[in-house]
Amino acid sequence: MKVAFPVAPEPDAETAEAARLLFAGPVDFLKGVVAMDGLPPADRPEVCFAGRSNVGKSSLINALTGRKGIARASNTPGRTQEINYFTLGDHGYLVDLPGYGFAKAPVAIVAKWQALLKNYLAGRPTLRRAFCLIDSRHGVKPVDHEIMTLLDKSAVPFQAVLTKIDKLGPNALQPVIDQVEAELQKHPAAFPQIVVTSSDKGQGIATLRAIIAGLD
Ligand SMILES: Nc1nc2c(ncn2[C@@H]2O[C@H](COP(=O)(O)OP(=O)(O)OP(=O)(O)O)[C@@H](O)[C@H]2O)c(=O)[nH]1
Ligand SMILES: [Mg+2]
Repeated sequence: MKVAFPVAPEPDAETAEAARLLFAGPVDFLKGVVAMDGLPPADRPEVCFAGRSNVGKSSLINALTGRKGIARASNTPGRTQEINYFTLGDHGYLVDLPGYGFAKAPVAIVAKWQALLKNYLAGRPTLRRAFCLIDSRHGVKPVDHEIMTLLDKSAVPFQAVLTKIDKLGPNALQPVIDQVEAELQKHPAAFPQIVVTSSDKGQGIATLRAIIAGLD
């Protein structure tokens, strides 16, 4: 049976406002984690942002929270080098992950981050949903497939988020949605909606806030 992956609809006004208030409230950097034993106690729900280096993970956290510099964003791929924890009021944690694929660092250090990332994704009991970010100009790459397969095996529900759609021409979005949908059909852990976003222009941000606010 084929599962459909429609674009996530915009929330109704009341849901959007509740989510806006949640993200406008206190959001604080808690800590940067470099090893599994540095993770904070698994005492509340969390969501994480995973994806290739430079896909826009940190920018998305900045856009969601309306705080430009809370998660560092840069032009240099491999900038986020730790698992960064942010508290979202009393709701739970937002987790910014190091990118996979490329990093401007010595091979041994990159291997260490990648191992940490995989251990985290496979072994965090309070991880409610992993958002798998995909650059809308590039579509799903083999390394995305690998991470999604790991999430399937670990039974971690994940949701695909297309990023940087402001960089696409008007006819370029549907083909990438089709490509992502074909990939998601291979993954039992994929949540059956795709979120389409631009951190620069704000598309999809209210939708993603409402999705996160609705998780408990
Ligand atoms: N036009 C446009 N640029 C974006 C958007 N989101 C991110 N960028 C740019 O993409 C680059 C990378 O963004 P980051 O948020 O640092 O990406 P990241 O996934 O956190 O990268 P790593 O930490 O290296 O894994 C930066 O130059 C951002 O300004 C977007 O929605 N639109
Ligand atoms: Mg980053």
